[in-house]
This record gives sequence, structure tokens and C-alpha cells, in this order.
Amino acid sequence: MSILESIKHCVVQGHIDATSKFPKAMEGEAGVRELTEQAIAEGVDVEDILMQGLIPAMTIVGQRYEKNEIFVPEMLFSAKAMKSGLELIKPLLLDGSDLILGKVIIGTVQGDLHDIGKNLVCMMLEGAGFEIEDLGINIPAPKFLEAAKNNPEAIIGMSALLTVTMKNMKGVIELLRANDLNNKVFIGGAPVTPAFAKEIGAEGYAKNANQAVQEAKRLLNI
Ligand code: B1M
Repeated sequence: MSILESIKHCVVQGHIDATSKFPKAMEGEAGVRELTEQAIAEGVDVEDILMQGLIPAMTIVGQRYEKNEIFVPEMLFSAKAMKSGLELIKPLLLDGSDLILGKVIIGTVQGDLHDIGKNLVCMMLEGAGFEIEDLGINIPAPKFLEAAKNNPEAIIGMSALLTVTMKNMKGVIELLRANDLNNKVFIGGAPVTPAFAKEIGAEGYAKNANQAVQEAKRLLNI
């Protein structure tokens, strides 16, 4: 198995590192943390670690959850394993430049606790030179409003992973506009589509973290 395959396998299994007690059968074996460290040390491209190791693993986790092969606790271990890899590659995605292209306020909408994709979007934006105010997860509309009031020039990014929570994006936009705030808004997350973005009045949509950078630049005319 290649190192990227091994990283993917460990994320799917939810195996964080050699000290992890989960899954029992992998106790003592290198996990996502050690393997990601090893891949970095061997000079494997960070983009490959992300696109061929970490991200496809979560797709498999989602499929296994849908088929009832795993349940929420296992999904949570996979998310933790994924995060341990992301933490290691984050500094490498940031290029150290002091240039600030603009500010992005970002959060996962109310009712939604998924933050891996949002965090990835934050990393890519930060790496591209944007200043980020990350509001976190489960963010109610008034919190977006407050942040927008303090930053009228900033653009607002919203993430949702659940079909039931993506509807809350509309409420945020309505609240901003009712308060005469014109911050441009872009949205993303697995169930979100360009058509939905248009329907709720969001100015932008991005399918993934790379597109989020392009979209933020477009909205700020960069
Ligand atoms: Co949840 N979950 N989950 N989950 N979870 C999904 C989303 C699901 C599709 C799984 C499935 O059934 N196949 C399903 C949603 C079904 C639906 O609504 N259509 C689901 C469910 C049902 C649930 C619960 C309801 C389960 C339960 O409790 N019964 C529950 C809900 C909790 C809540 O939020 N209130 C729940 C809980 C969890 C965990 C907490 C266990 C964990 C999240 C941990 C965490 O995030 N800290 C979890 C996980 C890990 C997943 C899956 C497996 C993986 C999500 C992920 O991290 N993907 C997911 C299945 C899947 O997506 N395949 C699933 C990797 C990540 C890099 O991709 O987040 O899509 P993604 O982000 C991408 C793009 O979407 C985009 O760019 C990112 C990078 O390329 N993007 C943006 C995201 N945000 C963006 C914002 C932008 C632009 C682009 O601009 C602002």
C-alpha cells in the first residue's frame, strides 16, 4: 500500500496515531498523524496528501455510514483522524506572505456541526492571502449579522453539510439585507448547488476549497 493509500485507510478506520485505542486491531500501529508526518518528510506534495489521502477517505466514510456499515461514533473517529492530518499540513498550505487581499467572515450555519470542509476552505483562503474571521460551527443568523456590522467590507462565507441546515443560509442573507448590510455572500457544502445559491440571493457559490479562493477573489474584484 502506498503512503497515500495508508493515510486514506487510517482515516477510514478512524485511527489517529500509534497511541490510539481505536480501532483495537490497529493499536500500536502508525496512524494518520505518523503517516502524514512521514509523507511530508518524504516530500510528498501536500495537495496529494489532501486530494488522494484525506479527502477521498471521508467520501468512503460517508458511503459506509449510508449503508449502515458504520455509525456516528465511528464517523467521529474518522473526523478526528482527518483533523490530525489537516493540522500537520496547514502550515504548509500557508505561504507566509503578509499580503492581505481582503477579509472573509466564515461559519457553519445553525444546527450544523460539520466543520472539516469549512476549515479546509479557511486554510486555502488564508494561504491565498485572505484575513479570516472563523465564527465556528452552529452559528445563528444574528452572529453573522454582528460580525458583518463590524466588517462592512468583508465577504461572508457560509457552509452547510445537511439538507436540513442549508435552508438556514437564506435566513442569514435576509437578516443582513433587512439591516441594510451589503456584504457579499458565498456559500458551499456538499448539498449546496449553484441553483440554490441563486435562489436564496447568495452572490457566490464554491464546490470546493480551491473554488472558494477563486470565488472570494471574484467577489472582491481581485
Ligand atoms: Co455527518 N453527515 N452527520 N457527521 N457526515 C454527512 C454530511 C452525510 C452526507 C453522511 C451520509 O449520510 N452519507 C449526512 C447528511 C445527509 C444530508 O443531510 N443530506 C450526515 C448526517 C446525516 C449526520 C448526522 C445527522 C448523523 C446523526 O447524528 N444521525 C449528524 C448531524 C450533526 C449536526 O451537524 N447537527 C452528523 C454528524 C457527523 C459527525 C459529527 C460525526 C462528523 C462531523 C465532524 C466534523 O465535521 N467535525 C460527520 C462527518 C465526518 C460526515 C461525513 C462522513 C464527512 C464530512 C466531511 O468532513 N467531508 C459526511 C459524508 C460526506 O460528506 N461524504 C457526513 C470531507 C470534507 C473535506 O468535505 O465537508 O463536503 P466537505 O467540504 C468540501 C465541500 O463541500 C466544500 O469544500 C470542502 C473542501 O473541498 N465546502 C465549501 C464546504 N463548505 C464550504 C463553504 C464554502 C465553499 C465550499 O464557502 C463558504
